[in-house]
Amino acid sequence: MKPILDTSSTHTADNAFQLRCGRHLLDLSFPRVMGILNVTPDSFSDGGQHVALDDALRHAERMLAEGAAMIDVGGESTRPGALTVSPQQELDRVAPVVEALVRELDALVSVDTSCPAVMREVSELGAGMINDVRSLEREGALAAAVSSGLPVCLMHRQGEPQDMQQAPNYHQPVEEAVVEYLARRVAECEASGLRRHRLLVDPGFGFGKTVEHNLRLLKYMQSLQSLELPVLVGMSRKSMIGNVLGRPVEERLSGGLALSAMAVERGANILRVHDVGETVDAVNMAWAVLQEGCEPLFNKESDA
Ligand code: 8Y4
Repeated sequence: MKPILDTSSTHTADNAFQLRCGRHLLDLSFPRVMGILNVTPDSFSDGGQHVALDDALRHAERMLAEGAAMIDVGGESTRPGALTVSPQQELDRVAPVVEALVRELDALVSVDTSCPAVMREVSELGAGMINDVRSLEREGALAAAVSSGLPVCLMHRQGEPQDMQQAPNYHQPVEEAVVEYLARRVAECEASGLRRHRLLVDPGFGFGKTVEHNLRLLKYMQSLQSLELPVLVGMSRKSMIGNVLGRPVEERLSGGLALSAMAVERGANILRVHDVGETVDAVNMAWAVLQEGCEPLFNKESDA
């Protein structure tokens, strides 16, 4: 009988892989968790600017204590139908948070942005990674990313956040479209001077995809291993869970943990999630099975 998954090659080749993220070195020899920190105004109930900053800091501190390797800060809501914000608005939201996370917590900060001005500014403030759901396709973004010196996560997406969920359609198996797009984008980035060792790839769950597309994409996620780059995935609380289980957004944790374990088995290196502590346990458990042991994870210190 054919094995369901052939894990023999994928989980041994890139052991001891390290990613330079500004002053941090991120150890990707085992699966890592990225904690989501939203700084869009709707994420905090009320109060002035410094109250929101304090809340953000405490939330980040908790995620780091729960085992997050990094914090993803986003000032532009990329949810379907969200309003667009100006670069200045985005900078005003994100910059104070990045600055505080770096200064107060010495955190490895990833910034979820498509905006060249934001990329330039946050790299000066000590951010360690750029997470662009538009894969540096905005005018000037590729050049800004190159000069930042930071690693960049390139993500597959069909359409723009405003209309991407209207009638997602693919002319080939979705995982083939995703790998094809990412391979092309990696080549374009390399041609513009963004070196390969600074790139990560992400299949972009929920970005211009039906539930069936998302489920198939996870099932065949090992096809992304052909790109030979670290893989980041974001499925936390997304509608692929809501649609399958019939759960509202606040009841999607168990579904998300199941997906995280499956993603680890299929080679995911970084999991972008809201529920850090629970996900760290789930992925460490999945990883122990793949490794047939737990030595490297027990007492694992966070990165210097
Ligand atoms: C509930 C909560 C329902 C959040 C939906 C959502 C990804 C990402 C987003 C991803 C990478 C989101 C910024 C969408 N998703 N970045 N960002 N990969 N790299 N929706 O999958 O979380 S925002």
